[in-house]
Amino acid sequence: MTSRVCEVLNIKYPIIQGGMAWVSTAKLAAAVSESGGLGVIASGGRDADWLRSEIKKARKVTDKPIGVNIMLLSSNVDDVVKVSLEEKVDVVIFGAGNPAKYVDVFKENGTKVISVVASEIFAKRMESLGVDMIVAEGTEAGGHIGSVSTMVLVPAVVEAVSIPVVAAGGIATGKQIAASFMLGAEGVQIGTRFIATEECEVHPNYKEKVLKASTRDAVVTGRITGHPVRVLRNPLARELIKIDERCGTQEDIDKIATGSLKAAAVDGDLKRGSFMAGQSAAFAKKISPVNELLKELWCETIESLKKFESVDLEVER
Ligand code: TUI
Repeated sequence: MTSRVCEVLNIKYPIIQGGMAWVSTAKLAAAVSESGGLGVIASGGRDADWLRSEIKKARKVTDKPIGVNIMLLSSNVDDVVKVSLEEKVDVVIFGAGNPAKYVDVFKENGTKVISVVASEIFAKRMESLGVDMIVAEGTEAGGHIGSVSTMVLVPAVVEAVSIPVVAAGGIATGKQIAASFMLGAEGVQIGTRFIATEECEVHPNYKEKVLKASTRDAVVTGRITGHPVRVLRNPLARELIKIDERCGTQEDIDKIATGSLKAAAVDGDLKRGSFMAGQSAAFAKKISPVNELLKELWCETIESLKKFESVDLEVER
């Protein structure tokens, strides 16, 4: 089975590994690319030198395409853009904002440009800027999120644009990948499930929390800021929810949340860490090697799609 996503990105499986700040390093990204998906290094929260060295690291492990996720809320976006251009990464994926001023320079550089959207209106704007594809990310996702569910957002975006659409948010199994195709997506972006892999370099406590999570454990915090963030329940999440409930301030949030993503990913700080994850954490049941995970996901996708071959699909007229 081929899709425009595989053709445009030059990959085997139409599966993009989500760029997760402090989680998606060269080791994870290179393993995903080497195994046939698109591996993505996340630049969020990192400086330009770190990014350059991670891109070089990934290039040593694999000659397959590598992507960089550029978080547009970051203060050092221009530096991250510069490094991504100089290192000629194959793909850039923009999230959390409008990448308008960067699209042309990457296209001229021969880099494929993907924009993450949380609405069909924004998707149309991105298409008119000339991006190569859209990631439609539903509210089930981890980290910074929009408000529309994947089930509704994906078909709305598919209807709105003619470039390929990649479904994201809450996806961690082959059945869900198959369902995404039914909604008109031509690929998927999976983040959280890749935390529970051998190649993911986060603290073991982070992986453990993902493995233990059930569907209601990935809760939304920071609603008052206008930039809500989905994280796994812990003492920090409870404090943040209380701030939302009493309509506190950004300052209240900053006091307890600054540096909390690093605290989770690097130190495994169970109390003060921000363990960003999507609702799909509930489907991560074991730590897998990346190549086995991708094979399993794709086998389950094909099995799910094949089920329909045995159904009598004639419509009575
Ligand atoms: O970017 C993400 N997810 C993230 S970024 C991140 S790092 C972070 N650290 C601390 C606090 C907050 C974030 C963790 N997770 N996903 C991509 C995404 N983009 N989701 C939603 C959007 C989005 C939303 C609105 C994209 C564009 C947009 O509209 C922009 C506009 O101008 O209307």
